Amino acid sequence: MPRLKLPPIPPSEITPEPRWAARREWMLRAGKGALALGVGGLLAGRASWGQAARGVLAGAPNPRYRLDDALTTEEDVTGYNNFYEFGTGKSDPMRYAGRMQTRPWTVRIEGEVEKPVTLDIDDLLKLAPMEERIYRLRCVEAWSMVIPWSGYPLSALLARARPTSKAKYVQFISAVQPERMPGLGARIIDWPYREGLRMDEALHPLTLLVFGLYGKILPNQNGAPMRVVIPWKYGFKSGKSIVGIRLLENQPPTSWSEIAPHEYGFYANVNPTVPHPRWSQATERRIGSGFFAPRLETLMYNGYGDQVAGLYAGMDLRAHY
Ligand SMILES: Nc1nc2c(c(=O)[nH]1)N[C@H]1C(S)=C(S)[C@@H](COP(=O)(O)O)O[C@H]1N2
Ligand SMILES: [Mo]
Repeated sequence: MPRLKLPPIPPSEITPEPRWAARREWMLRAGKGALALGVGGLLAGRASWGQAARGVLAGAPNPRYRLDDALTTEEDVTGYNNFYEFGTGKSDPMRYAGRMQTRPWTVRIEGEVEKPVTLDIDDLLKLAPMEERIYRLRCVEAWSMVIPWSGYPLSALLARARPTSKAKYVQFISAVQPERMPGLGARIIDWPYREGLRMDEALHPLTLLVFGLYGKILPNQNGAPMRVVIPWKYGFKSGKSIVGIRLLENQPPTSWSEIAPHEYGFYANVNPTVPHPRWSQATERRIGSGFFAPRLETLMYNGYGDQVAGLYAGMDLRAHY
């Protein structure tokens, strides 16, 4: 199951020693994870919790993005995933994503930009200062996690590509590696997995381009080597393993709204008052909280309303689900 293959990562991006203070704080917040502090620490650089060892990814904890919620354990964050390219089961990504080739890796930025560019992952890692942010991730399936991500705002990358005045939307294209992704055969999705945002959403400071989690480089099952995370939207908006970013004048098609347009809209803002046609979105199960733990009330915009509600002023959120 674990593939003990460290992606080649430039020495400049690897901190030789984990930042113990920051890690310790996470572990303490993680509740039961705190018990693993000693073991996890001693085993740093080797496989722990049944996961492949991963290089440390430097990033300064951003005090603006902290939560009182306990962190979801690293084991759950990397072992319970949706990544349909590897299958529809929650443990399929952990089992099979190790096959994905994440180096060399380039990301093409094109469309309504002054100068289309292809950037190498090693350059993308250095494009802006790496931050650590703790975000809630709320899946449309009504479960959630609390994850310490490493990345920087997507706006830093978009600025680099100099969008034209016609750029009103951003589309994200995920990787397709036919020999390495056993889920592609299922054809549930018209591959590649595609997602999108309105330009103001893409430029919002909360929208993060992510390269790591728990202070280490992203595991493949979480979208290595680069993904987006949009914390006020259902998890499916946060495309993994991105190879292309297109700036567009018109709203792009997106994978889930193509499959079931009445169930999954383009906006997909977390909204406890608008149920999915087949289930309520009012509450959620926090992964790892235990079988008898009460469900949590889902927060409007996943708790980020103060920061993002203005983006949707005057919009009918029932029509634009
Ligand atoms: N390429 C791709 N990206 C994807 C998905 C996918 O199947 N393929 N699943 C989405 C869904 S439904 C969720 S909830 C999140 C899960 O992210 P995580 O596994 O890192 O928690 O990834 C999203 N990004
Ligand atoms: Mo999801």
